[in-house]
Amino acid sequence: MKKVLITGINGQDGSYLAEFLLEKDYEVHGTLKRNSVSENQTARIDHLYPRIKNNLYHADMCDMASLLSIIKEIEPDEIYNLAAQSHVKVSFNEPSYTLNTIANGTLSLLEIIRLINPSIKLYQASSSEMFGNSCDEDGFQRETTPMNPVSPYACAKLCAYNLVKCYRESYDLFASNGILFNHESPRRGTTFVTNKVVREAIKIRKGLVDKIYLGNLKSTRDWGHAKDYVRMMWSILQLEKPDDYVCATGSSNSVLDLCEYVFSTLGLDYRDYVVQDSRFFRPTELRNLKGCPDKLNKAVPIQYSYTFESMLDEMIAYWEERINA
Ligand code: G4F
Repeated sequence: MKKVLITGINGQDGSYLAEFLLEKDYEVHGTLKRNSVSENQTARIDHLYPRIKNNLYHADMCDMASLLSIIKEIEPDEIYNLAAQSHVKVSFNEPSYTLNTIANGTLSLLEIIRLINPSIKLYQASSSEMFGNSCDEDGFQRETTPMNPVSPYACAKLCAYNLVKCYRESYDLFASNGILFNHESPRRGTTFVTNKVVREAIKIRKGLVDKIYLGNLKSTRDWGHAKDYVRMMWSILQLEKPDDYVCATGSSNSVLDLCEYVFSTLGLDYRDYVVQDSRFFRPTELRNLKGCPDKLNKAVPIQYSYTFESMLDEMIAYWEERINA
């Protein structure tokens, strides 16, 4: 039985990855960061509790000792580094913390692997944010597109990405970057735009609120489903050689498209409810993201089980049920 450690197991991606790896008969271990408000901390993994209850650890990516003692105890075959301060706008308010968790945290994992067991495979959750506003002539971002980050979050992710490449080349580690474009689900945090729009639109239809306040409506994103992306993460670590891969759908939609679809599915016209609010703009906006997944698709054919629309339908059904309850 293979053993795996997932940092940030209680996040959207951590919870789907844990489910996926349990189905594959892995022994799944995971780290959580302690929070003084403990309620709902494990909501995304509570259904897995009987199978992982002895394998959950408090750790902080800023605390190398916490990671070291867990990795020494578990002796994992694979580590998926998903823990992060993952909100782009928040990274402008908490830049040092963002840099520490993402860049220093990844460096800690690489050093621990190098020093105690270089055969441990590492998957690093890299981000399409690293591209910033650069893209190829055809409008796509791919592994070879120059990276020009425009937020502290993206700078931190780019640093971690380069550390992974550096340790792979310098110490022959099996360390790979998945460059993930936006991926959503009902488990997405509600401060990210997809789940925010879905939840607020349902509240509007029920008469619980009047308006939804949003930032940049013109930006476009390549939105996929998190369940499809955790399969890609695992596939990347099963390849013969470590490398870096874009994980994307290859098509993009604007925030306006998102609003239009969600509101019209609920029988509403978004123009009656959406208000632009400067609080939700970022100091620098990343305008357009559209990933080219050809490299990964060639290495291991990608299976998508959701479209943009069916993903949003699932999120709408989830929030309708929750808000009704
Ligand atoms: O949902 P978002 O906050 O996601 P963002 O900034 O693209 O970052 C997400 O995807 C990255 C991968 O590309 C990850 F690395 C990162 O960790 C995170 O998961 O915003 C999407 C777009 C942005 O252009 C934002 O400006 O929606 C725009 N937006 C407009 N109004 C808003 C809002 N975003 C948020 N969160 N809230 C708004 O009210």
